[in-house]
Amino acid sequence: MEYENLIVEINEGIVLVTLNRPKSLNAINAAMMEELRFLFLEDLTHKPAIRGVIITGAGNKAFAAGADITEFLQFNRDNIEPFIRKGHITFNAIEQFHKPVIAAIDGYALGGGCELTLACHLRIATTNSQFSQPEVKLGIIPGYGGTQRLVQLIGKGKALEFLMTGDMIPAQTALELGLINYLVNPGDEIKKAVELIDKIQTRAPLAITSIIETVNAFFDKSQDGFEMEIKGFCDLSATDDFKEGSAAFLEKRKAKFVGK
Ligand code: CO8
Repeated sequence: MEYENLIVEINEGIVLVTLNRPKSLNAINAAMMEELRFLFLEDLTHKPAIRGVIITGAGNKAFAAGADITEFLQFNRDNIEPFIRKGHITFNAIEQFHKPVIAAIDGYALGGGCELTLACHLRIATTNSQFSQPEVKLGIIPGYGGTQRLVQLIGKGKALEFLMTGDMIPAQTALELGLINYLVNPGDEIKKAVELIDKIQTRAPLAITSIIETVNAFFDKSQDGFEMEIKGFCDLSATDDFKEGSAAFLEKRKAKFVGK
C-alpha cells in the first residue's frame, strides 16, 4: 500500500510515523485510519528488526485534531459501525504491538487524536500540547476506545469530568493526571521518545513483549492477567536471555540479550 496520509520512515529499527494532513490539523479520515490499520496489522508484522514505533503529527500545531469532521455528514445509524469497528481494530493493534509504541505530541491531541495517544504505550508531550475529548460538543462520544482507555489511565472521576465537559486541558495538567509520561520543550519530543526506545532496547526483548501482553490483559475481561503473568514468567525462564541476564548480573557486566 502507498501511504498518502502518513509518512513512514524507518531509521535504525525505529519506525517514525507522521500523521500527515497538516492543513486539517492531521484529522484522521477514513483513508488515514486504513493506512494505520495496514501499517500495524500487515506492513510492520513483516519487518523483523523493528525496535519501536513513534507516532507524531506533521507541523507544529497538532498531533491530530480528531476524526475528520468533514466526513461526518455521510454517516448514519446504518453505515457508521464498520468505521467505528475499524478504529477499534486499529487502535487495539497499536496497543498490542509487540514493541514499544510512543506518541510524540506537539500541539492538539483531540477526540480520535487523543484516543490514538491513549492506545500508544507511552506518551510524551510538549508544553504546547493540549488534550480534549470534545465529542459531547458534537453530540457523540469517543468512538475509538477513549471511554475505556481514559478511565484506565487517569481513573473514573477525572475521566468522567474530561469526557463530560469536553474541556481542553494543557500538557502540564495532563502530566499531573498521569495522561502523559513526560512533558518536554517543543522540538524535544522525538528525541525523548528515541531515548526511551534506546533504553528499553537494552532490556530483554521477549520480556518487553510479555510485559505489553500481560499489562494489557489486566484490562481485558476475557483474559486472566495473573494466569498470563505465571505463564509469561515460566516461558521466559526457559529463554537464553534469562540465563544471560542472571549471569551478567552475577558477573557484574552488561547483559547481551538476543531475543531467544
Ligand atoms: N476534522 C476536519 N477538519 C479539521 C478538524 C477535524 N477534526 N480540526 C480542524 N480542522 C481543520 C479546520 O476546519 C481548518 O480547516 P480550514 O483551514 O479549511 O478552515 C483547519 O483544520 C485549521 O483549523 P482551525 O482554523 O479551526 O484552527 P484553530 O486554531 O482556530 O482551532 C481547533 C483549532 C481548536 C483544534 C479547532 O480546529 C477544532 O476545534 N477542531 C475540531 C476538534 C474536534 O472537535 N475534534 C473531535 C472530532 S470527533 C472525534 O474525533 C471522534 C472520533 C471517533 C468517531 C469517528 C467516526 C468516524
